Amino acid sequence: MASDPINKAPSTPRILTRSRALQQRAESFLPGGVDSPVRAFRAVGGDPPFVERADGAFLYDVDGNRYLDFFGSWGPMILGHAFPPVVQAIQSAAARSTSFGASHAGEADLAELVQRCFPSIEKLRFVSSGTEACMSAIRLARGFTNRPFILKFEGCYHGHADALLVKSGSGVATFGIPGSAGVPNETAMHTLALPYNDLPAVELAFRTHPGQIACILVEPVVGNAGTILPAPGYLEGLRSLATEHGALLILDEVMTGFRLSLGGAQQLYGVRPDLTTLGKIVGGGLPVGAFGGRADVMEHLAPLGPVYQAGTLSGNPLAMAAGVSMLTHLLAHQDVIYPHLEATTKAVAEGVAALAHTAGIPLTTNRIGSMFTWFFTGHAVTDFTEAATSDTAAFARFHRAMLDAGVWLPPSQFEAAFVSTAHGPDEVELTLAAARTAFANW
Ligand code: KE4
Repeated sequence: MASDPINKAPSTPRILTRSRALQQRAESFLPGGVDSPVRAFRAVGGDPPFVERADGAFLYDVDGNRYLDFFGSWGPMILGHAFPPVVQAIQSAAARSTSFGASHAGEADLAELVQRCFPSIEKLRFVSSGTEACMSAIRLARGFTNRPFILKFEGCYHGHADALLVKSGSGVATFGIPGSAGVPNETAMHTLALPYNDLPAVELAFRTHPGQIACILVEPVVGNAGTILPAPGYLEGLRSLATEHGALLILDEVMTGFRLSLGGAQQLYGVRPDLTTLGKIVGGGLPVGAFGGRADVMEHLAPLGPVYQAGTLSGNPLAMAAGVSMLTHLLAHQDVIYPHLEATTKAVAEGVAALAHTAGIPLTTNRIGSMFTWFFTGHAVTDFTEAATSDTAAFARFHRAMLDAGVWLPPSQFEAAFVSTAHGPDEVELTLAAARTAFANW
């Protein structure tokens, strides 16, 4: 791998002729040429390569360029791309039809595996995205508690449901204000967006809205502001405040689930939520989300209870088969997988940080397990305000230099990078070589 000329060459702009043509074609059909905004590279500039295929730790674009993948489809590809057992599971499921719209054994097969990983999930329901999981979980929390307000945190992202596209109002514990066009004030006002890692702000919110807050929804480890870790005692504090005030604690483990450990952040930090949302890895790369937790809460869902929730492709047989294959492998090989992810990610994250330090470039590295972020700032990053001190132009320059050297980082300073089991010593060396060149030309 290291002898591969493509990786020896100094960082020079890659040929993106076909990608550029495909981008123009895509823009004639899709706003920005994309089906999800971050893929348009607006935060880092330049043309996004169009991927033709991916295998293991690498992406291959339509112009024949190869890239070491550090976003892994935004999390699902923890076993690397085109992992054979997952591919075979999907292929054999597809031969039995791609969708039934009726119950099949695969749903309980995957549910059973999820429950083995997440003991707090006594009952769950599958949906088709993390957005659907979080949207459904907050509706359930409001229906179960009969309370209107929800608490979320700045820098945390829980998908694009209206009530969750909210930014903090003027005062910390006042009403939320829309974080996107198209979200009415009436929808946003019952969502309070508070600073992350700030327990007094949560206490104030409960004092300001006594008996009115249905749930606390939080990324237990933030990935959507870049990677930000909970301060010691923070998650435990949220747990006790939720219990004290009769609100539900919902851990959004769409990103951290099966990533940080088989049981996600709640296993690592020993905090038991009332509900958990899942996505990404649980579907092995196919569209799956899930929400689940306390049986007494989940049984408020239709058809048993008054909270409505539904989905044409929920529990899709191909997606269930992919998830079963993914989780079966993770469970069987967890003793090797998670130490490998830890060691490889540590080598990459700390290796590049050391090179930046030698080059005199301010860089703060936040990492836990196989998710990490290099923030181009000299500050510690413990909340979104501090993350926002990052030099996003410097990040964009680094992103472009690494892409030209065949290393594809997530195209935003405010995203987490991911490592897969397909990343090993050669991939670490490739990354360090690319960073060495990037910083030499800084
Ligand atoms: P989806 O609807 O995109 O499947 O999941 C929404 C979601 C919910 N909760 C967390 C913690 C998440 O990270 C996400 C989605 N993550 C982003 C990446 N930061 C998806 C990438 C994109 O929007 O294209």
